[in-house]
Amino acid sequence: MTLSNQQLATIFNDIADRLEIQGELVFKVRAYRTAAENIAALGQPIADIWAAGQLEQVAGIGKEIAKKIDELMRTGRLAFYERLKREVPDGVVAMLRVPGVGPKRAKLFWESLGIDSLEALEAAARAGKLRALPRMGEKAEQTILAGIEALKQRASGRFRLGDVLPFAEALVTTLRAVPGVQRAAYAGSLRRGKETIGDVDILVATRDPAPVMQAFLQQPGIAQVLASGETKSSARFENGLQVDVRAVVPDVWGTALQYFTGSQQHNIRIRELAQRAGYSLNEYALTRQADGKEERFADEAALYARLGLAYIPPELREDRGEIEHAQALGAGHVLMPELITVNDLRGDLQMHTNWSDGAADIMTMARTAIALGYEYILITDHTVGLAVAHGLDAARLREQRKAIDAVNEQLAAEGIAFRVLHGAEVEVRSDGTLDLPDDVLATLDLVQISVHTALNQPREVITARLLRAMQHPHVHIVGHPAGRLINERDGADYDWEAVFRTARERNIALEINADPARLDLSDTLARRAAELGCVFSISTDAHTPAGLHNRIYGVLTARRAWLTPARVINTWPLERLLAWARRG
Ligand code: DGT
Ligand code: CA
Ligand code: CA
Ligand code: ZN
Repeated sequence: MTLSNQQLATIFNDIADRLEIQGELVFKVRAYRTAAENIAALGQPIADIWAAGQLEQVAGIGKEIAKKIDELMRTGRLAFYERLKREVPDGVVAMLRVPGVGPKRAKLFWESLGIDSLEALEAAARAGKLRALPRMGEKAEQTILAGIEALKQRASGRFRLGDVLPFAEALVTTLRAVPGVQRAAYAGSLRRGKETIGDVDILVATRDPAPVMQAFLQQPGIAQVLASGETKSSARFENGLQVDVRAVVPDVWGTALQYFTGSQQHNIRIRELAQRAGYSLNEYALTRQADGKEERFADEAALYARLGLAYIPPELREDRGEIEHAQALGAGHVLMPELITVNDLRGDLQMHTNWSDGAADIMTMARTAIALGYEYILITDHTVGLAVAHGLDAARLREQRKAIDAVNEQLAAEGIAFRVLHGAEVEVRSDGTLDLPDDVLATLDLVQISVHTALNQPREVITARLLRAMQHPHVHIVGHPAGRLINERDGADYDWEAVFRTARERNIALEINADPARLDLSDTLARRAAELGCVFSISTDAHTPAGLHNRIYGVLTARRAWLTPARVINTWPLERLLAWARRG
């Protein structure tokens, strides 16, 4: 059995972790870590050294460890290690990767609450069970939850849009207030509204970059400064997110913002256009190749116009046909000026209340929606099939209708023009039937169906299941169609073309779920559905009043799908929406 240096180092580090959780003496634990470090750094294979009988001449390897390496090399096993693995479960060791969890806490959680996996740790933290333990508390519990979230993101290397946007906005606001700063904005994938973000790119226009760099590097929560130059700094925050800040002089703002917004594919095409016209383009200027004459652009639109293109909104800059369209339109125009915006939304068509698994009552959701400027909302509590969410049966739906009527009467009495609509998020059973009969669904204003279970059915099975569900006469919307959770699980393997064609034929709207963990349909699927003539809803799936604010993520996804308000049913006036719903 030949073990590589890296494999051996991994085993010794794992032994050290497990011994530490058991509360073994510090020097013993350290011996394994030192051995692991030295073996990993060796310039030659440890197997050769073992074969030559010279293990103990390696720094950090004493008699005890040499014996263990010998056993591993000879037999491929290590009895001591196997016993340790039985004594300390893998899931307990995995907890050590969570920032805020060391060996002592892992041991404590395991012994006092039986927690032996990351999932169990997350559930216990969410349920508030950790705070009561010795030397814990509510803050430590929150730190652990944040640590688990950071860990999930690190595993994918990318952060969810919703975890990054508010943070970046706050940072931009801070930098904009620094004396001398004329403009500040986030660029990169964040400005393009991508569903996940690799790192944050912030651009600042100023003639005096020093105070900007200083202000940035003094931000709370910086774990590590990666670079600190005169006009560029870079830091990693405690949640693992990397932020790059660049300062440019105000008269190159346009070229710089265009360059750092990307996407890289889009920029390659833009540079080619410039080159074909005899220019070179970088983040500072457009330069005529013949004589080196430079042109600077204080705003992006002027740069696009100079290249003979219509202005291209950032969400479209993915080299997915936008450049051809912008060329055809020509300078001075805007590509898709009618692209949907947050202000186009008149209501939200998916939310949960305390009738099922939501936190707030109907009136609280309604008043929050009114404050957002909405004209209507659709209450879509879960139905009876989803027992974990206290789904509603026919009798409770009837009761809920009365409660909604009462809320509408109250609002009318206050002179507020607003309508709470009654819907449901109806379970699609594994055979494609719905968990409430058609005559009950007929009493609802709008019906949304969702697949929550058996998402891993084979393509033909799950496609047939959804298509069957879409044949029910009272279905209006398919909620979070793919069922994916970003950074956690892929969605179901549908034959999307078939789903979209059926949606078109049955005039069923497809949801773009704005929950930043979902963003489902995705930008590319929604764009394809739009090409096939489908309509959409953009809804938050809020389980709390604050959840209604997530609409921005749904709108950004819709913009990346090239959607206009005409295609989005919750931009329509209430009367038009209801007429569409009654089509039978
Ligand atoms: P991310 O961070 O992975 O979510 O994606 P981006 O698009 O934010 O990429 P990032 O942070 O590497 O760079 C930001 C922008 O800067 C990128 O969208 C385009 C521009 N950029 C960076 N490196 C290059 C490059 O080598 N060539 C070109 N043309 N553009 C670049
Ligand atoms: Ca980036
Ligand atoms: Ca970057
Ligand atoms: Zn759902």
